[in-house]
Amino acid sequence: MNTSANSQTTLDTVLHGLMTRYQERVPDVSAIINAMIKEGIIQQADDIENDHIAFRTLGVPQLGIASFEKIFLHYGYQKRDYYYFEGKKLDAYWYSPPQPHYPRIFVSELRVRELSAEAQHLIQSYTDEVTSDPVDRLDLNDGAAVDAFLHQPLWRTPTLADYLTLLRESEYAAWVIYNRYYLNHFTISVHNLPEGYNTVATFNAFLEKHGFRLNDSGGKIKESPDGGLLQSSTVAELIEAEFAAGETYRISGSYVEFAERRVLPAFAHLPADQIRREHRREGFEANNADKIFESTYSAQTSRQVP
Ligand code: OOG
Ligand code: NI
Repeated sequence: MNTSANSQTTLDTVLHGLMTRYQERVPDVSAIINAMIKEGIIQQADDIENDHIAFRTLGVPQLGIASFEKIFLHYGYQKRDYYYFEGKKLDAYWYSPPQPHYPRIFVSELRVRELSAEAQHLIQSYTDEVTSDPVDRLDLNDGAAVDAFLHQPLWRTPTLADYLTLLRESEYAAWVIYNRYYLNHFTISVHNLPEGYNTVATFNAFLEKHGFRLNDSGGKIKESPDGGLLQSSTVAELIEAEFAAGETYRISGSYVEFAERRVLPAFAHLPADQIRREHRREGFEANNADKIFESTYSAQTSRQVP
C-alpha cells in the first residue's frame, strides 16, 4: 500500500482515464449532467459527488477479484464487506477510499465453476490466453500504464456465437467477455444535491421527466432494510459492438446509478452543514445490488418504453 502524495496523483490519473472512456461510451452520462446544469441543480460536472464506481470480473485463477483488487489496494483503498449473490453466481466486495473525496469501489466476480461445463470451457478458451496474473506485470505507480491496462483487450475479440451462448446462461458472463474492465457505472450521490433533488425519489422524478429510463427490477427505488441506503439506476444503453470476423450486434454497455445515504440515527441531531460522509449510512446492500446488476440484463434493456 502506498498513500504518499505521489500515489494520490496516480489514482487521480487512473480515475480520470476511467471516467473519460466511460463518458465517451455512455451518452446518458453527459445527458444527465447537462440536464442537471440546465435545471440549476449543479453549476458544473465537478459539483457531482461520485458515490462509487463498479467493475465486473471473471472468477478464474489468474484474474478475478484477487487480481483486480491489487490495483486499488496499492492506491490505499481498503477491502470492506463481502456480498454473496446466489442466483446470479456472483461474489463481491466493496473498498473504501484513501480519502473521502474519492469514490468507493464495488468489485464483483462470477463464480465460473458454478456454470455449465460448456460455459466454463467457453470462458476459459478466452481467459486461458492470460497465462499469469496481468496485474503483477503492471507498474502500478505508472498511472498511464494502469489506465491503458484497464481499457485494453485481455483476450481475443469474442465471436458473436460465443457471446450469445454465454448470454443465455449468464448475462453477466456475456457482459464481461465483451466489455472486460470497462467501468460498469459511476454513481451520483443525491443526498448533497439541493432540496427537491436530494432523495432518490425526487431525483428519479427529475430523470424520468427528462426521458431517462430507470431499471424497475424490484421497483425503481431499491431500499436497504435499515432504510439508510436508497439506490436507483438507468437501464444500460445498447452499443453497436464489433465481434470477431467483423460481425456486429447491439449489446449492453454501461449505466448510471444514483445513491441516497441517509444520516445515521446517532447523528440525527447534527445541523445539516456539519454532516459529512462518516455520518451517513456506509457500505452496500446485497438485495439492492442484486437488482442493480440487472441494469445491463436483457429483461431491462429490451423493455418497451411506455
Ligand atoms: C454492480 C451492481 C451492484 C451496487 O451499488 O449495489 C451495485 C454491477 O452491475 O456490476 O452497483
Ligand atoms: Ni453501484
